Amino acid sequence: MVLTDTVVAGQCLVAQACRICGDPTREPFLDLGLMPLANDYQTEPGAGCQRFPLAVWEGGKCGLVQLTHVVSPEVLFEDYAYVTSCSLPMVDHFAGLAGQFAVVGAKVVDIGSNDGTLPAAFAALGSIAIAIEPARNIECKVPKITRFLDEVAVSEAIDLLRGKADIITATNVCAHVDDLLGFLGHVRTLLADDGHFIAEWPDWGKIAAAGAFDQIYHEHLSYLTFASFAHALREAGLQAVQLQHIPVHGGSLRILARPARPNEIAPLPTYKSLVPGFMQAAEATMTELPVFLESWKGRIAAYGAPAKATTLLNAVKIDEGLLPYTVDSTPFKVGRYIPGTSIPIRPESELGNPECALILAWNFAEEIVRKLPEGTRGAVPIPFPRVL
Ligand code: JHZ
Repeated sequence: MVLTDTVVAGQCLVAQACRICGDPTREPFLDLGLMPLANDYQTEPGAGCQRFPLAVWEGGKCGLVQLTHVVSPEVLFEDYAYVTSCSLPMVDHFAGLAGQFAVVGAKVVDIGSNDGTLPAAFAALGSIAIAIEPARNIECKVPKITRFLDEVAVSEAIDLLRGKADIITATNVCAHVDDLLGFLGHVRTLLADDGHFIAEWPDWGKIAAAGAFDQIYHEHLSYLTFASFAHALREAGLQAVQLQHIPVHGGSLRILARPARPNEIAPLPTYKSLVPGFMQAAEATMTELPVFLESWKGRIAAYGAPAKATTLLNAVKIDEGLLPYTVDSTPFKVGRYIPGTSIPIRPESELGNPECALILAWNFAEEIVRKLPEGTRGAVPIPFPRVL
């Protein structure tokens, strides 16, 4: 493992209170120590990358599970490695979302658009769609305001659309935002009074059930349930009107919300801690993964270089001795190394014929297994390491 990495002062803040209900911070229930940033793919094997504390605690009042430390969003998101359209199942997923909600002529703002796959799907169905996205290095398929969501972005979006938005989407964004109430306040300002807000995020309920500790990384500041998110919406003057369980990212929630009406106060769902079940499942995987990989040593490679592989492999201390290489469909990641490891990332066409492929992007196991050559068995690390 790489031991030379450094913690960078001034780029990381310690959380003082719950970002939703203001409850003071508590002791973390899981502390993974100093970890590399999940998308910090290096060009040299074992190259020193910055490391930051990574630990999670659970708020008492609203039940929000969250990180103890907040890395500067500029460091995390202005130069970004993940590209939505490199995962074809996500392209289909966003086409489905647009198909469900697009209206011809509707004004749509997508926040945290990445390469604009989702707003482009709305535009293809006749909506007028724009993006608000801070990454400078990723080309966007629709007109884009290159900023984090703030007052300036709101007013630029209103200018561009010549009015407020009928639909605002934020998929895999709310968990990434430190000032979540401020963010939802901007959503409320940008949204027309009869408009709708659609948000998706990986469901803490599903993460906990699977013991998916690999979903814990610096970009994911919050591990949201419907209960904690409903609490945040209410604080921002928004009201949930529909909840859907969707399969992406190992199980996500999609919420449809609208501006709250005068004097409307939504009842808050109750929350029961999921931490004990999460810890039991996560610890079982942490113990079993090295044993599983030892049993396949010399006969196994990996498939995918998702952000969550950084946590998985660094927390369990798996390096190229046990996983000699992985493959990935993202051109930017190819030729680099999984952060904090010396595991190289090759193009998908260079998987070769290992006897077994450990699918690090286990959320796409079904699709990836179909691509494996004959004679290569697929395996997943989560939930619990096993051959499929
Ligand atoms: P994937 C992303 O995390 C990014 P990641 C982000 N941090 C977030 O919040 C979560 O989603 C929710 C590759 N691949 O989607 C592409 C293949 O090689 O699991 C990706 O590098 N072949 C914003 O990075 C990776 O796997 C394939 O056939 O953990 C998948 O990354 C497919 C389908 C994917 O998310």
